[in-house]
Amino acid sequence: MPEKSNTPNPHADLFQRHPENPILTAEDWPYPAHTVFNAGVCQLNDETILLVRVEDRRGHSHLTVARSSDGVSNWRIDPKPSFAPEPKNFPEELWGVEDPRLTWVEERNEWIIAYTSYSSSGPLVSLASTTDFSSFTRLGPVMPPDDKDAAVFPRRFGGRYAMIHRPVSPGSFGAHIWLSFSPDLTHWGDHHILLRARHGAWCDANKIGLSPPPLETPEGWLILYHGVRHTPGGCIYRLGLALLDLEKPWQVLHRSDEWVFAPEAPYELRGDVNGVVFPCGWILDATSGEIRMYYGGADSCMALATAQLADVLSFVRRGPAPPLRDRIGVNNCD
Ligand code: BMA
Repeated sequence: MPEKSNTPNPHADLFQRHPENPILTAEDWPYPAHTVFNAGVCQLNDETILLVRVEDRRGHSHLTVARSSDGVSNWRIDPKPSFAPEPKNFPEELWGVEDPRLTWVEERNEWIIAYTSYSSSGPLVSLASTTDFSSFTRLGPVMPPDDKDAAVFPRRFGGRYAMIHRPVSPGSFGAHIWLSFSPDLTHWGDHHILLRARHGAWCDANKIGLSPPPLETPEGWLILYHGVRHTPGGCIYRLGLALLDLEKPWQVLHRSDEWVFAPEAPYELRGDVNGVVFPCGWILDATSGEIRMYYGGADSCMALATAQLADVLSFVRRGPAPPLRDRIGVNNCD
């Protein structure tokens, strides 16, 4: 008989759910809303800002700002949509705007928002900017459909901006995480695969996507990504970790083999889409080393989980370094 190990499961308590979860639901909204979820997040002065995806009763989404001084309670929510689709001027937003990821770009002195525009040809990546979350400037669509799960890095590499995103190719080639570069945030190229979806039984087989924007740490860019497991009972969204080289973010230093967070609480297991945890933002408190991860639960509510950066780094460090790949990764399979 194999002996039972007394070693605690190292990822079981990496992220702790907040006892007040869910922290925001449609019932908190100042105007009629069907669901609120998948918010982009940032810390602005003394406030936590959530740019929340709000789905209306047509099934179309817009974004609304919620502010709180403790990041947990007493949210002050804009009385009307803060960033509503504008299909007249931006036809790619015909069926709504979804899943924003926020990046403070110091050299531009503004936040860059990468979001999904739901066009009549499918979802695609659009960018916008803001300094105050009251007014927004659109940079327009930057990737053709189908593409989503995008975030811009906060600084340039070799003079170029970098963006992570997830195009989907037709056929059965899998949906992988890609990295692209731009001189001006508008024109993007030098596309290549950063992280591949695995195959077969893996929890991150076939379809993966970036969750929050990359987080700069002394050891590298911390990546939290979702793996979509297709089962006869529906999809399960679980989260895995990777670490990228600080100066060469196209080099993956480590990737966890096991998920670190998965739907378990009732508000993650039951909702519009059962079995989904979907973070679009996290905040690192540089003093305490605490990460606050904000995530959508079951496409229906907003929830919060926290972790210590040191523990997360020590976990991802245990993951193997993926083999070096050719640029497009066409010949490599896990
Ligand atoms: C993904 C995105 C998310 C959503 C998730 C689960 O494709 O569209 O907005 O939370 O599916 O439904």
